[in-house]
Amino acid sequence: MSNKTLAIIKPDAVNNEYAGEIIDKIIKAGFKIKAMKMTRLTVDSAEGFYAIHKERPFFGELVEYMTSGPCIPMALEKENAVEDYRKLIGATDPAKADEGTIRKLYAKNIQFNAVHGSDSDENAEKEISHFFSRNELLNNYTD
Ligand code: IDP
Ligand code: MG
Repeated sequence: MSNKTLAIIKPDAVNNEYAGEIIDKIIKAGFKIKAMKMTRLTVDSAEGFYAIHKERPFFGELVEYMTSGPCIPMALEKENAVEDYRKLIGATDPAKADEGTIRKLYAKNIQFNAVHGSDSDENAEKEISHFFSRNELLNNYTD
């Protein structure tokens, strides 16, 4: 089992000034932030990141949404990271998300849902390398 996942605070949450509260929840849930940046995705980058959803009817809207403003990708580390982070954010549709989850608190609807989380260890690795170079991930505190 891998211990890494890729989280993104999506443009709606950044624009609504929720980034600080979301990062606080992630840290308090026991995740270590191994890398983080604020960046605005290009159309090419967003299409590549979500290539798995290329055939879905919402693909165009998804790319438009994800390129609409800056987002904050983070490489997170914790035991059982993929599953635990998906639990912390809740269901894709905030109407179906458990109380207290990040999406329940900060998402507007199934599309504008505040955050991303990898769905498998294999995708976590691919998604982390979509945003971060090896060097950017070498930020361990060593004292
Ligand atoms: P996930 O983010 O919970 O893994 P996915 O099914 O992988 O959900 O979908 C990726 C993203 O696409 C969602 O987070 C959401 O922003 C958007 N999305 C998912 N389903 C719909 C939909 O039915 N309409 C519009 N956007 C959607
Ligand atoms: Mg997904």
